[in-house]
Amino acid sequence: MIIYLDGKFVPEEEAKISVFDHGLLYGDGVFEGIRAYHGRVFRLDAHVDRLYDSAKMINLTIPLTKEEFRELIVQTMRKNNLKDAYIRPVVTRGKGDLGLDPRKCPKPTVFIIATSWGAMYGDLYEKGLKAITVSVRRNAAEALPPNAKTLNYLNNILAKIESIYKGGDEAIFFDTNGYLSEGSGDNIFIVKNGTMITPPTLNNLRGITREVVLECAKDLGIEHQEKNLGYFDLYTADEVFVTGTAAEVAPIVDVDGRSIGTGVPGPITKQLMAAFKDVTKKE
Ligand code: PXG
Repeated sequence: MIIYLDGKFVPEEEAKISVFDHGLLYGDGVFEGIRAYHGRVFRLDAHVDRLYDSAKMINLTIPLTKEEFRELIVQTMRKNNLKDAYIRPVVTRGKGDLGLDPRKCPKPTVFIIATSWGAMYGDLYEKGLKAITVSVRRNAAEALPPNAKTLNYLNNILAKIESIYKGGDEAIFFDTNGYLSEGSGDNIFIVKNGTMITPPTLNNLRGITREVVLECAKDLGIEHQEKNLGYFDLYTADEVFVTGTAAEVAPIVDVDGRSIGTGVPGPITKQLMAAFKDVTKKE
């Protein structure tokens, strides 16, 4: 595997960063998760834009233009001869000292990993996932905005640990106000009486797959809304699904032991799974 690291393409064994890197010491950095389908990087502009917005949020200047960054991502794909892949660009504050002060980190660390990748949930796309609503709350927008995709993913990992411990395939977050937020690594949608509803993005990541699904719903003439949702809405939904670069569109058929709808992936979910797949083929 060939990795891009700070201006060079190197074999994985040589792709090493300092133990003084603040990305490692403090989770001080940003990242993206991108897919490529059929030899084309999916929604590259949107991912690079979000990477730069996340960096802006933490006052980190990426030492490359967006155009250069996009080109490096494509080159990393080429160096590894990849057609269907998962790509992970990471920018950290860089090497500093043991203090927090980012002024001690003169040069950000930039690396890009690209690796082959298939379906994340295997046969669960047919059967549907079991989800657990977790007791840990999504980071408050006024503490660490969930809109920024930072290396500080412990909030998400705590949710994942809780859902694994409780026997779920995915964790569902609520925020500190009791509003539905998102999954540990995906956005959430419900369907009720034919209308698809997803929470507004103050308390979750502005998912690129979420955006694609909203476009698909529009094209298919599926009624859709963005509004705050609570536990009741989730448990009594006709359909629930999550969306993400890794998860794609994945049906949820059980939440905390409540069977969703008829307990199998619903018709609107299936329609959107197919529509999403189509978009990844065409773009
Ligand atoms: N919410 C969160 C918290 C995420 O991390 C999404 C939503 C979906 O966004 P996109 O733009 O991908 O549609 C993500 C996606 C994983 C994993 O292993 C997922 C993500 C990052 C790292 C790992 O599931 N991000």
